[in-house]
Amino acid sequence: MSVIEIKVPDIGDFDEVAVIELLVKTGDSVTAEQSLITVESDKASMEIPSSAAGVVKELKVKLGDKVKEGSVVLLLEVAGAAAAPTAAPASESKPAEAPAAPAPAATNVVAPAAAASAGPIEVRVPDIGDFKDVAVIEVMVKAGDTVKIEQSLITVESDKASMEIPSSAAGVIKDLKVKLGDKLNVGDLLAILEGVAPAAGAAPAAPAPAVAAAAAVAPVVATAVTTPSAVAPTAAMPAHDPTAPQGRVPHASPSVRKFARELGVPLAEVKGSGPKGRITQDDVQAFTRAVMAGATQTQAQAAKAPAGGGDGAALGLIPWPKVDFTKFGPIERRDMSRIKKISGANLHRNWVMIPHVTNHDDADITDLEAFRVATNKENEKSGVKVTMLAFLIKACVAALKKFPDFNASIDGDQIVLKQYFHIGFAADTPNGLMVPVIKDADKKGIFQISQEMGELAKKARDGKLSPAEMSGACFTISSLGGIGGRYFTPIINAPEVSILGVCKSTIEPVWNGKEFVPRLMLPLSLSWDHRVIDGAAAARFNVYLGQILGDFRRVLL
Ligand code: CAO
Repeated sequence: MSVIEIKVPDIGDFDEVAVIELLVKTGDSVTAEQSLITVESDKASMEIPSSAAGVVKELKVKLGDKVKEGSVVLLLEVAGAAAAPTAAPASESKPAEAPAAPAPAATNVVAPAAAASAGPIEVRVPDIGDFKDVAVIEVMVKAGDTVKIEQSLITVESDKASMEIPSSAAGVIKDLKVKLGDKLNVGDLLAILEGVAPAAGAAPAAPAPAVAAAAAVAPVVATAVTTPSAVAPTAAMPAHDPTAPQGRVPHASPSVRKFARELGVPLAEVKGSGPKGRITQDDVQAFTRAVMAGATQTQAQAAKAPAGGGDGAALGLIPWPKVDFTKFGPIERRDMSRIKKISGANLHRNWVMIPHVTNHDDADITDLEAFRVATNKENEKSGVKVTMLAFLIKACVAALKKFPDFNASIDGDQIVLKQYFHIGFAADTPNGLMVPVIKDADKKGIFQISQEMGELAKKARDGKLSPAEMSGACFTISSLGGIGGRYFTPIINAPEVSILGVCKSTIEPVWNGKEFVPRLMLPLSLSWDHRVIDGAAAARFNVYLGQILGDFRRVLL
């Protein structure tokens, strides 16, 4: 065993770059080429890989440190002779896929940069290392814009990196030669500028922009890019992904990362609305606005918010009882799962902030259940089992259409009425309660809803639901029908304003005017937000729902 120093390799002309992510910790085993830290300048970010395999003995950098070529990142314990040759030239290793050296200035710009007076200047893609056919994912300027030297014009992205391409000259954009989705290579023409005469006394600009621009992009950015299947934020669900898996590398350009860092925004929790879930500056701003308005909270805030009740001081309540349970018998302590902590804090807020009322009712599903059973028999071979919950989703869509106040959210002094019908359903999982969402349930048939529900419920149980699959719900159904019970009081899933709980259906004697007849009755529990809905509307909603479940043909009326 020997211990070697892993150093920052040649990162081009960057003098000092900030450490923005530590990807390993003491004791971790790393493989050669595994990324250790992420560093970032204002124009590029890159991961610094390990030049050898081994075990991290000591990290020599921390978040926020400034590093440059040769700075020691960590001490690595490597296995005997085998690792030594790889480890030795640590300081010479390059970031993954990095170019061998800073790009020569000459490769950046063909025409002389902003010189004395107007005249067309061609701005081309500088040397971007070994990357070929990188896609344009953001265009930050348009024809007619005045740009400064080094101002970012576009962002390009490969599967491993994203980088901004700056202008090599100051001027007015006469002709923009690229658009979103274009694939670029070194030397490709980006824009034609009309040069702006430099202010009197300014240094001659000719070679300078080329150098500056080349320096800005020379080290190939090697930030891992994930493509989370995020959805565009909606009014009801601000640009926030509170359940974002920790450690997820957010998909954003260096300038957006910097912007987020300045505001203290946890980028991993921001939902990207750009292509492939890319986080834009607008997303970061929307996130900040939502947090400031109290419409959402970060994971750190949620973690601080007591899932188990807190001390109640904020509500002016007496403190939560502190009991030494061991005085009364043996106990075991278990940490709350992350999902439980987050959902607990959300449920607590919803329970405290929303004036809940719950209306109970029963629906006669005798004929519907018979139809469901017969349908499943007929379609035994299809592999899709039609569930009662699928019919409930469809029936609720009909009721939401008839009573739009139930498909609403509160936003300040306004009520947002949604014209789409995304229905969440509570799924019981080993890690806690999850609410996957059936999108556009109004446009889907019972078979498709049943199939999607089965897939989403399985993903929920396996802990594989993506944030997108849990966002955007208008209304939620919580079914305990497969388990038992009669009625309960479900807690509204903010920012929704109502939720339907259903329990186990049972055969009951129902008076038909002449006699008692055995009917299969489904207990319904509808909780609603009294700020938006009143009791009469809730009673009508339940009655209508009962009528549809009693005779599904009514959906067509
Ligand atoms: N009445 C009587 N039986 C019912 C029923 C009802 N309302 N709803 C379902 N069933 C039956 C089903 O027909 C099925 O029977 P068979 O196996 O004989 O066909 C059985 O119960 C099991 O159903 P299921 O629960 O697996 O399926 P589902 O489609 O009803 O529900 C899901 C799927 C994901 C919602 C459910 O598995 C689940 O997780 N429920 C718990 C939700 C929950 O925790 N809510 C509380 C939230 S507040 O903490």
